[in-house]
Order: sequence, then C-alpha cells, then structure tokens
Amino acid sequence: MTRSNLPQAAALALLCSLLLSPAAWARPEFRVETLADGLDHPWSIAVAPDGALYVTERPGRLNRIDPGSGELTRLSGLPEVRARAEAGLMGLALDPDFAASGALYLCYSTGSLLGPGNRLSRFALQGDALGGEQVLLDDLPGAMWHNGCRVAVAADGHLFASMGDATEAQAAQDPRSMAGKIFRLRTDGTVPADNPFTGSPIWSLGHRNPQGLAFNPADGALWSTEHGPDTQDELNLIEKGGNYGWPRCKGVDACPGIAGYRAAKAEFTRGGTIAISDLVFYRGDAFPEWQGDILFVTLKTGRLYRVDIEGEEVRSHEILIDGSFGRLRAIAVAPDGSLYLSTDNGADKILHLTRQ
Ligand SMILES: [Ca+2]
Repeated sequence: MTRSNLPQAAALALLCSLLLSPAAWARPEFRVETLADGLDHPWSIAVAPDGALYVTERPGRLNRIDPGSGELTRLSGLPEVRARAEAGLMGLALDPDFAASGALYLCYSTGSLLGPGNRLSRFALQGDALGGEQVLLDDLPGAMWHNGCRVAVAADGHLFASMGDATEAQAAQDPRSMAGKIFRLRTDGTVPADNPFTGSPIWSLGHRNPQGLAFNPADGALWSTEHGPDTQDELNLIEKGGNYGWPRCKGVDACPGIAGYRAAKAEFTRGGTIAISDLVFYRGDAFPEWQGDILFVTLKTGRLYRVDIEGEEVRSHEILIDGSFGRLRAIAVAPDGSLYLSTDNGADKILHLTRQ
C-alpha cells in the first residue's frame, strides 16, 4: 500500500467497522423517569417556548409543570366541564403567540348526561389564571365516549380540531352533522373561504374517534390517529374534503362507492386494536435516529411506537415501550428533544424519556 492510499484505506476501514458494528444498528438507549405524579387522566401535554409543560386533566384541571423540578401549579379560571367516562377536559393547543399573549385553545365536554355536547374555545392565560373565553365551536355532538377533541395549530396559523362520532356512527358520513369530523378554523373561530364545504368548519369526514393530530414539519401535512371499533386502529393522512370511511370501511381496506375515500396509511391491527392515542412528529437533538419519524402512544396496550415514513407513505414501525407503564395517553417533544408521555391509569404520571 502506498502512502497516498492510506487516507482512503482508513476511510474504508471506518466505513466497514460502522456497517459491521452492532452499535451502528442498535436502537438508541433511553431511560424513563417520573417528572410529576398525582394526576388524574392527563389528556394533553403542550410544551411552551420556555420549556414549561401545560397539561390538561380530564376532570377539568389545567396545570403548569416546571420541566426541571416537576413542580405543578394548578391554574384557575377553568370552565365547568362534563367529566364522565371518556368525556371531560381534553384537547389543548398553545397559540403560536402564546409566549406574548397567553392565548391557548381547549376542547372540552359540556352539558349533562341528558344533553351532552363538546366545545372548542380560545382563552388567554395571565399569570396563573385563565380568562377571556371565546367560544369557537359550540354544541358539538357529545356522548360518554368518542368525543374526539384533539386540537392542533398549523404552521400557517389555522386551527384544527377533531370530533368523534359521539357513538352515532352514521353521522360521521353526514356533512350536515358535526360528529365524526376534523375541523379547520381561523383562530378567531371564523371559517376560511377555502374550506371544502362552503361556510362549514368541516375539513374531513368519516371519522370514528380521532385521538391524535400532528403536522409533519417537513411538508406541513396533517396526520391523525384514529380508534377502530374492534380491529384496525388507523394512522391517517388528513386531506381537504377527504372521507375516511367510517362506518362503511376501516383501516387500509378499499371502499368502493364512497367519493373522496382515503384509506388509512397504516392499520394496527387486523387481529384487534392497540387503542391508538396521541402522536407527534419527532424533531430534536436527543435522538437524531428518529428525526422526521412519527411517534405515537397507545392506551390498552401501553405502547410507544416509532413509525418511519417517506413522504406520504409508511415504511416501517417498531415498538419502543410495550406496556411497562400501563396505558399511555399523550406525548410531546421537549425543546431539547427528550419526550414527555402521560399515563392514563387513574393515579397518573408525566413521564420523561431521555437518552441514556
Ligand atoms: Ca378510516
């Protein structure tokens, strides 16, 4: 070997060692610690620009949690909620201007067992007190189960929210009903002129109970997780005017006869549901291996999944946590790329997943 070939030989040796080394292929090691406990069905986690966590609890509480100490501050000024079975205070999203204005969005159950509904409202947080409720969508269909209520704000400032079929499956196909839909609004509650049904907040239909909404930062596309009935939980790419098939069709099945049908991009599974819940797109420094991937959590199977996508298609998935903490409801990414997860067992925790 001549002297001039040495750098190439060294580079080749390094490449071979990386390709052959088990470490190059290993899943990144992580640890999970408890950041806060004593919560009751924490449903949404939103992380503010300063790193503080804002967490809803289904019985009707909103908390701020210090990411360093785990100290929990209970915020005041919450609306009265219908907290029963799977209804209550659920979705939370912070406005892009939250740091300056304190603006945030909550989706919660209203009324009583005799007249159940759901509501999407904008609030302003000042100090530890919530105020200035502005109702954006009211009298949404409600029930003990399938109340939807996940909320997300797009990069272009539009507000999206989900509503389940409120146990009236056929209503999900009715464009006059607000059940089984995903909505798109301006943040003042007005309907954008380019929504698919003129004058309606409905963006997509045919949903059973979408429990996660997240935008892919790479291309702005909206993705959603959705509970199937007894099989075929779904991962959906949400498109303007799309019909997602419920209750006629499920999962990745074809659906002849439904105009604008969009099959799920992936289903979990044919043999039974995993009880799919909240999702995020991962972007952060802690786990470069996961950059751009979807992470989602599940309820009855208590799992954390990682899904590798390529544009609009799902390539593969793996299970990172499998039942070790019981049911998992919500997931969020911290500014440093670590993750927060909430349990859903009744005496609940906010878990912090960091690189080991
Ligand atoms: Ca579907």
